[in-house]
Amino acid sequence: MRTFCILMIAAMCVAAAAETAVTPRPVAVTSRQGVFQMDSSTVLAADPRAPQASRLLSHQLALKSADSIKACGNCVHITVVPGLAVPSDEGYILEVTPNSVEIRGKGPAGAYYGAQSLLQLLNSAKQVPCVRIEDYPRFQWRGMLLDPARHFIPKQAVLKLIDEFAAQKMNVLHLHLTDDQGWRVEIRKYPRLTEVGSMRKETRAGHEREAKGFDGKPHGGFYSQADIREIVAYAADRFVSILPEIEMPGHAQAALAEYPELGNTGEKLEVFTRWGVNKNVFNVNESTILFLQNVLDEVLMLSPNKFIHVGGDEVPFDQWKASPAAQARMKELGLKSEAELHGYFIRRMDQFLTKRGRRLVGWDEILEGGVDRSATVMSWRGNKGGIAAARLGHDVVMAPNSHTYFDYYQAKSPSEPLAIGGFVPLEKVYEFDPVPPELTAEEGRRILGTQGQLWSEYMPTPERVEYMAFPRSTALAEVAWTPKARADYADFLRRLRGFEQRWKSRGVNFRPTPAQ
Ligand code: TNX
Repeated sequence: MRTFCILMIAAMCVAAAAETAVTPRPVAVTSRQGVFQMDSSTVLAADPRAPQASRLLSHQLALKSADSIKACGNCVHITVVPGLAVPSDEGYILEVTPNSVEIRGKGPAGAYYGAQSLLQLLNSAKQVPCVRIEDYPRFQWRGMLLDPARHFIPKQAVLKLIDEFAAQKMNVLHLHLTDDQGWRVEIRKYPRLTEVGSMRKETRAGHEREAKGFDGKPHGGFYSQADIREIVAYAADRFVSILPEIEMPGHAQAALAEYPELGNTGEKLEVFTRWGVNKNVFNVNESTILFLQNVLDEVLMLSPNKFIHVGGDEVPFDQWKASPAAQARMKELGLKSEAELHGYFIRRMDQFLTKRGRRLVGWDEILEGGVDRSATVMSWRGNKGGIAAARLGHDVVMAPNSHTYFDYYQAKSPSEPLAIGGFVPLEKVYEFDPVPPELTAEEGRRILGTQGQLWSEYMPTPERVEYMAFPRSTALAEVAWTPKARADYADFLRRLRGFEQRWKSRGVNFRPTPAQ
């Protein structure tokens, strides 16, 4: 009787673990009695249409491949079932019985996410609790932004982050490849962009307002085209699309340092060593538009993503106001304000990308000069840009600094490492709803999803990037995946312990979440 009770309790514990183990929290979980015990004779029978799921499991679990792709005893079976009753290709059904594990994805991505969930269910004794999980994402855009422009992030560190974001079922990695402080992608037609533009002589120490001087250390680095292709392929194997961003017409100083003719003053500039909004912006001459389109052409060759980001944010108009060439251009085009000139510039890029079958993405400032509905808007200055854009019929990604800026402090403790400012603690991220209540149901459908930002002015190393990303990106991943009605912060915190184990074993520098 005693043994029976202990067994029952053990089985119940494993069953309870099933409900709590998977993050983001699945749409529906039915726990059952018993466990599947994985052992050295367990085989993997995988549909050739799901190579990514199969690779993930064979790497992580060192399973042997079955002779046949049919389900069998003591087997992990992966199939793609296009008619599966879930609403998206990213959806899956995972069924674990004492005899087998069955992963059915509606598409290859669904099979991959089913495999990720299975890895989370597996305990250290290689047991998986019996369970049926039906799961699919709330949003199609579940993104993170990395900023290798401010502090370069070596390729290996990017690949490690891709593994972590994919484990959270995130599917977009936005790479902010150019800014005032560095140009980080090789462009064959203009090699000086990286020869000169990828290196700054030193970096502002501390915050701008403290005027503490500079660190005196050169900082640089860039991705070759081969590096970008490798990152794109590595990410694609994990169902992560790389969203490349080439900033324009502002945040341009690293390019102006080699090509002053792209600017407004002819002044000889160096790669910027300070932070903040910079008045040195591209001009709107036809030759400059052409130059930047040539840059984009090379980026299109590197990235198959239909979305391409051109920035568009934080463009001070001082230089355009003072420039006879910019004023003449406005007159020639019949434009009444510099904001309209900004709109003209972005529309030219939008038309260029649209012609090539791609879609422009820009920060919410692009709405101010008028832009066609084909442009997708990333709302960063709170929700208002996103609300306006959705009402105008644009697709929208919600990335408000109030909830998704992971460069802001995550705790008020004086022992937190120096950050840019602000305060975005874990719970605030978790409470975020990407669909603002102001929108009608119809307008709300314009919200593609959400994205977390790791602006790296104050993240000098990949370890610091990890510290700022984890666990807040995990909370955002749940916001982006889990139905709103299934959100439960206390339960999320409990499940987070599983991710903390994962991060420990993989050497990820996360911020431990204190017991509540
Ligand atoms: C604003 S967000 C910026 C970035 C900075 C960030 C720092 C956006 C479109 N522009 O250039 O890195 O604030 O929080």
